[in-house]
Amino acid sequence: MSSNLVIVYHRQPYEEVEVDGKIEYHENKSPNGIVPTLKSFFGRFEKGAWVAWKHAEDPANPDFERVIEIDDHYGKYTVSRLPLTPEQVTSFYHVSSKEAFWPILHGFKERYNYDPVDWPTFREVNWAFAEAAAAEAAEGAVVWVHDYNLWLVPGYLRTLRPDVKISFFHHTPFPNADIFNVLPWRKEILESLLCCDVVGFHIPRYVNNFVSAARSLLEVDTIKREKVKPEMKAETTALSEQSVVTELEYEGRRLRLQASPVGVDVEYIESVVARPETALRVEKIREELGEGRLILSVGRTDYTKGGIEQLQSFERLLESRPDLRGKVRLMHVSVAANANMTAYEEIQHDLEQLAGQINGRYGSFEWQPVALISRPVAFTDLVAYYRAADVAWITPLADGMNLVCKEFCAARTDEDGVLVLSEFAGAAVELGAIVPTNPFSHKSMDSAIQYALDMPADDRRGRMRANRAMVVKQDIRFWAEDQMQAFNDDVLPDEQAQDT
Ligand code: GDG
Repeated sequence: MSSNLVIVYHRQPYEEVEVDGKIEYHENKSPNGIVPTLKSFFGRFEKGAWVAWKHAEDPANPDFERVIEIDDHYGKYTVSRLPLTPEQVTSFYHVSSKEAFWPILHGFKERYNYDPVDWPTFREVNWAFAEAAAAEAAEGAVVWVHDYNLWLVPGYLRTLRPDVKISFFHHTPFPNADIFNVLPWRKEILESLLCCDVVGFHIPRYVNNFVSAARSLLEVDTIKREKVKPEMKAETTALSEQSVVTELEYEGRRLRLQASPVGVDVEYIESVVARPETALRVEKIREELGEGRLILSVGRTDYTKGGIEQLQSFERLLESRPDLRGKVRLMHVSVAANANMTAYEEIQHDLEQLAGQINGRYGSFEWQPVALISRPVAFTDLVAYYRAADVAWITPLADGMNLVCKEFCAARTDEDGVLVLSEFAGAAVELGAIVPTNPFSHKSMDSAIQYALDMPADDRRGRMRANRAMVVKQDIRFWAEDQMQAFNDDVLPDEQAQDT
């Protein structure tokens, strides 16, 4: 009970590597993504702890210690590892989180699979996370819980430790009541979230959706509503809101709601761009392309990312614009994060089938229109592709934020390159100079990519300058400051502060 900041996140904050028969804890290979960002918060608190899960039956490390001390360049912190059995992992992670919650959060009611969910196991695993966090937290500590697979942790933790400040951040979208209420456990989930001091989302739309779901089932009062900041109000996009609820009251407790878009590490990305080896790599990519142009698409293999719809649009482009045949390539990086899950295997299969069909129909010995990359690419290479691309084509059907589009803008210190972005990515409310597209419409998808490819240089540069300015301003440090402010702001009314 001695940590001032406890981060509760399902993944461990390092990679376990076996060296001479012993397990070592190495920095994550990829410097991007959310884990390094979260670890950087440890430097802002006296003592930090992390709670994650680990396979109980780990052949490489059968007698692992539950709580270990890590000392890396983020400082010293404790990691509590909760041993989950294979049955618990399948039930908690693959079934409840990925087959039931994930489709609902992204608005895919038809993909929702309710029957196999084992709710007692979900509760049991969330309880274990809450207990481990309670054991680590010092008096009055901040406990920062991440994402929907830990939805019940705040409620349990409030019972175990009424003194701590609980903040919860959602990395996904949050749907409105019509969709959220498909979940039979809706009331229990909302009651748990309402035990927080702060609930954070990327954008105002998700905050307001959360409020609509809470108000549909519980007697929740809106205490404060504010106008949306201009930085989060790109004109006429599908996810825009004019005002946002910032404070709620439920059963005598107040909680703050926060719309705080996660940014990217612009400084790091720019440093990769500035390396001579990156410049060489970019030159080589451009050389291989010759006069041709490169469209880049990057995302996990997931139905929410809209990969199939994008390849179909690319096929229609080659069909309708014979002038582009032999002159444009689509590099589609789609890496599976969740192996062995039927829904993802199907997408992978469909992507391969479609890419093969396009290459077969339009390709030649010299020119292959689609390069489908299913293996992870090193981040430094990804930055080189961001830099070499003419167009980044990012078209998720639903996406909490989407960091790829921000990484692309961060890499374009040359102020060139066009960003075609789905209106259904959270980032679209921040980036006002994108070429917006609606991935549910063939017409919109097809015209946006053509518009991007045909865009004159002046327009390209003007748009990139504007998008980059926003990405640079609202970078990862900006998000960190926003989070810190939310941890520090005292939103509790006097009586509540005295009760706790
Ligand atoms: C969730 C929400 C929200 C991708 N391929 C490779 C690779 N990546 C990296 C990208 C980027 C990250 O993965 C993907 O970030 P996204 O934001 O696009 O998507 P999710 O993984 O779905 O993340 C999302 C995010 O949480 C943060 O809150 O934005 O909406 O769904 O950083 O660069 N990295 C490397 N090789 C690859 O092949 N090294």
